[in-house]
Amino acid sequence: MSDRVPLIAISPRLLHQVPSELGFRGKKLQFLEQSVSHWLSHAGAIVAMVPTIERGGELRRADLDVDGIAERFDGLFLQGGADLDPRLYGEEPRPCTIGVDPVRDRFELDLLRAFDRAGKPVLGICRGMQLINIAFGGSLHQDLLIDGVTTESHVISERYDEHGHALTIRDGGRFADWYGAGSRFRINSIHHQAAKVVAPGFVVEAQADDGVIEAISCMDRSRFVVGVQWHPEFHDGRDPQLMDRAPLMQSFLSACSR
Ligand SMILES: [Mn+2]
Repeated sequence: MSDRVPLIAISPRLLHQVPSELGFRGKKLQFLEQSVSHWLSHAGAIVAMVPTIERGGELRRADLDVDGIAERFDGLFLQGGADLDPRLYGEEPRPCTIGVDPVRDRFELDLLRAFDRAGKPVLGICRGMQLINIAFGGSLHQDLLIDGVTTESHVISERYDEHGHALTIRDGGRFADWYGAGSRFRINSIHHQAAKVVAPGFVVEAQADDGVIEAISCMDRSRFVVGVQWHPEFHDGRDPQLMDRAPLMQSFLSACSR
């Protein structure tokens, strides 16, 4: 059983309005960024993207059996992307919240809950971590700078994944087992929102020096629900200063193989 190659579902990013130079006139794209699938594949998983269903297509959302999907896969990987709708955590959207995509929000929340119901592991990256936090009752800062949480921006668009900062691994969580409690690493940083109230039943695994929460996991060790605010898929070894992503992925995949 432990030799089983895990089959991992990735939820897509959605492009509702495709730039005309790409063709696809009037069509919609569902896609994944290839570093994500390469990271999973290189670590030994088989990867498949699970498309969503939108109003106006041939299928209705009710036709999508998320529990059936969760049954067939061994784990769920949640990609990064647009801000989550603040109404999901009881706030009105402010102008600093950008690119909200209710179709993707609903689909990923359904998937996340189905995988968790089925006892299947979930790993969320960036927006994926934020989704996990609000799905289980937490909330987000709509903008770290505007909300005065920090004076150091956690995103510099021109530098994209070359922008980063240090973090510290907190005691008592899973990351302390994987990386060592109190250890410090450099990670990339491509986010302007972050967890505000951490979901009940979840623990802070890592924090930046300004206090921004950079990783969470559920306290119940019989479930694997873990989110990181950075993008380990871009820690591909080209910059040896960056945190080793392997222990995180190996822990996810071994939970998926059980
Ligand atoms: Mn950050």
